[in-house]
Amino acid sequence: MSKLKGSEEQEPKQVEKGQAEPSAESPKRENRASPSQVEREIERTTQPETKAPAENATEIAKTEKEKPETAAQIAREKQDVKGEEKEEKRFGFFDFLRYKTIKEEDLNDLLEELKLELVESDVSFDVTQKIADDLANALRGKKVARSQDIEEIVRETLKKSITEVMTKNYRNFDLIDEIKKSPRPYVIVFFGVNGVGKTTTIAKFAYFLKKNGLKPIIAASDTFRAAAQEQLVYHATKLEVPIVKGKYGGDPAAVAVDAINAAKSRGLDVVLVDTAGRMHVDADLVEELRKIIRVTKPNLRLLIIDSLAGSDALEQAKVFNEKVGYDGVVLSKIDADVKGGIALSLAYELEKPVLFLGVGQGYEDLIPFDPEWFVKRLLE
Ligand SMILES: Nc1nc2c(ncn2[C@@H]2O[C@H](COP(=O)(O)OP(=O)(O)OP(=O)(O)O)[C@@H](O)[C@H]2O)c(=O)[nH]1
Ligand SMILES: [Mg+2]
Repeated sequence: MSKLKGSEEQEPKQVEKGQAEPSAESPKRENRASPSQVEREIERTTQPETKAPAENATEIAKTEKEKPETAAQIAREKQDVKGEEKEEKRFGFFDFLRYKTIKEEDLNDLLEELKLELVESDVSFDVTQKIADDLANALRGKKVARSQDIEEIVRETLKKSITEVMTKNYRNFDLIDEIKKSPRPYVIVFFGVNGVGKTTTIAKFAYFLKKNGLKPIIAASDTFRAAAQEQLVYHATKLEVPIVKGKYGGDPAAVAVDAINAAKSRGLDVVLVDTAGRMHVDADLVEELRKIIRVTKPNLRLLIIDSLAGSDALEQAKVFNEKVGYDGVVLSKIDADVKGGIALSLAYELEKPVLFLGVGQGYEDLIPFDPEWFVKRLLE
């Protein structure tokens, strides 16, 4: 069977090369092979022949002109044999599948294509390299009986590899349990660059905590942006959660301390501290954030990263880690990022875990980070 298949793969190409004009069969074959592959096959095919390749090709062309029916018939017969193991047309990655042993050059094509896709999806260089290496190791020199087998190997290897990436710094974090085990109030400070979703995430946390029977209070420590206080008051009112406001331009650390004191005196469980958006490179604002952290001594420092930030996200995370320090990441706007590649880079390259995902603009759109959920989403 395998012998039959081997020869049936080769001969149509020989005819194709020699054809003066395209025939009805040629489009099918074009789907299945790149020019370089055709050439390689022709080389192999012509080896047993005694004539030189050029001569050989001319002769085929001649023969075809003379006996068009015979050539077409031969091609049809070959197609019939092929029909026994008819394979669906697959996308580019799998074009080389008619080989029984995966060859180095085919593997290289596949890996280059995969790398390009990953890089275009904001996956960092290191992660891209790891995934490509895993795939190369799984496929190199492998013998396969059917194309489906390779597809399965590729899929399984990618799944395993991406899962490893996602779980490298994973921490199974049960916030409600953590809070219940800790002295009250439990303080969480949220920070990140402008517009990443800090204030929205705080509203989501307030909703989540209330739903779990805990009593939160919000510290509107973004005294930098004029509308920030109103934005939080709006959410606090809707969610029926107390809020401590500050004056525009006032000391954000003082607002946070007021909220902690209010929580203590009112027996509240959690203080959620909003902060002004700041560029990680803005020394003054970074210093202000360090002060908030110094005086509030938070139980949890959460860096909010916008999943649409692309490769800049990794840079932000690294600088915030260096200059401020944090315990985990909330990756927001995952619903808006079709590729999700940045999650791979963050999960693998940061020493800190991704703890939560923002998956929409509603209060309920906050979910704990689950590597399996993410891998499934990526491979769907
Ligand atoms: N689709 C989607 N939008 C989100 C998500 N989180 C936040 N947003 C939106 O992102 C925009 C900015 O959100 P904010 O919460 O104001 O961001 P911020 O970090 O507090 O902004 P600054 O205080 O100005 O630095 C708003 O329109 C939010 O509705 C999310 O998970 N998914
Ligand atoms: Mg804000």
